[in-house]
Amino acid sequence: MAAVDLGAGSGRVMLAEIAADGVSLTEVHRFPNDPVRLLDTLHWDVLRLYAETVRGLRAALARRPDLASVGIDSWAVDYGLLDTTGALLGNPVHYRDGRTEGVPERVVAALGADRLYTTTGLQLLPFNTLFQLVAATGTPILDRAERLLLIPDLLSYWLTGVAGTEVTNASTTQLLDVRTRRWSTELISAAGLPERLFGPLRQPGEPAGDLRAEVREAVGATGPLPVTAVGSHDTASAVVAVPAEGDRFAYISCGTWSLVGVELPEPVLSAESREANFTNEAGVDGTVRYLRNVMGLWLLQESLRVWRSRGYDVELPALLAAAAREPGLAAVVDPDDPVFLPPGDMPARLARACAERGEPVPDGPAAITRCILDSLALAHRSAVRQAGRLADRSVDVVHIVGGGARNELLCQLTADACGLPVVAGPVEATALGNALVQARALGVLDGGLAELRGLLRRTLPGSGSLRTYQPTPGVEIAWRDAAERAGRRDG
Ligand code: LFR
Repeated sequence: MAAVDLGAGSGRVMLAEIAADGVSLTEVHRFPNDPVRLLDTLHWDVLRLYAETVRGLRAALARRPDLASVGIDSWAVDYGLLDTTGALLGNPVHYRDGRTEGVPERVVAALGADRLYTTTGLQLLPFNTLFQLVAATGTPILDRAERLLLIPDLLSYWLTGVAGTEVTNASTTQLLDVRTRRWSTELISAAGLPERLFGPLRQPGEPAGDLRAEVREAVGATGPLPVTAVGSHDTASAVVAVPAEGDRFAYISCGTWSLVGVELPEPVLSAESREANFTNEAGVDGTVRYLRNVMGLWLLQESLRVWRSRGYDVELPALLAAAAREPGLAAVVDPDDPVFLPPGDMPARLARACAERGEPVPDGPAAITRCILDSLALAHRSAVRQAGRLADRSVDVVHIVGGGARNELLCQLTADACGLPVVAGPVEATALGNALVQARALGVLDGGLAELRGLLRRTLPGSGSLRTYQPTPGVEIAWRDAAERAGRRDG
């Protein structure tokens, strides 16, 4: 299987070799995903993403000419619009673009926060597709658009010529009915959006078409090669590959964002859940990803970008080692403050946020990095506790998957903050979850998520990709005090 996994910072194509007794994953192509600001708008470079996907598939086929299937996942909410001939209209806009400013407030005022939540189950994030589309209302592009395709579906369309909409990612649009998992035509028309944009849905594991003849030639495939729908929302695929046993676990899919929550059979749609801004996103196999978006390592990635642009010589391993030597919990901020969402001068924003809260202002990259990681660990604690409480679910262990599982300091701080063991890994959970769903669709594996996770638990420890962090004894009070200082009511 080839797993194409597009993240907000980089994309990769992984070759996964899966059998009933083992899984192996090889990176065959990795490439930067650099957004482009054109005039006043921040865009994704989507043609480049397509070209790099083709290049990656070529590398995968060079190694395994018998490649059986391709699956694609990416970040959520963003989309391309097609006209009646299937041509792309305009260039997809980045979710960190400022065009939705003020829109959520208007939509909530018109439709009601409660109605939006009980219909879609989604947390209010300014970039939800609903708000992006409302912001685009009246533009020539939207007027001419026949079909909306989310990013992985758009790439899949270009590879196969077949347009479809995969349901886990569709659930992040805030236009899907959380109970029926179908488009909410009522909400679509109440928001003044054209119903024609929203096509038939497909489930993870369903076929998504075969590569077009010229694509087959470009990637060097000698025979038919199918694309299989996977959990095309990257977080849905990552949660598949959380190597947990039973259901008393929380997960943190930790990369640009920290997606913190639990897996449930049914959505939680209470007013308390809405006020806590918890989301009920569609997971693989009909599960609910009950979670909250925590701003994540974006704070550090963006700080690094700014420091480097100023000529500071900052390397991540040395910076994290220096941050580990800084005094803990000296200064904490709320990482979810919307001021941190857009690209820009993150160190300056963090300094301002500390000053405004009466916290000491961290000085220099090491202290700022420590402030970021302490603040993220506190936000992880709060989200894990709230998820457990709001969903009435006991949590014994926290799994950190994704790139953040490599960050030893963050994993240890999260264990300390939560007062729970943290199992870190796998780093490439998203690609693994993507590939596992393909393998099951091909009949190589069977069973539900428990069986897929069981396979990972048997395979991963030997590969050294899981590590457990125990909470440091005696630090509970310091974290409780910090949580109070940060204004978190979860104790
Ligand atoms: C993570 C992620 C989150 C989503 C954010 C924006 O990569 O997919 O789940 O909220 O990106 O799309």
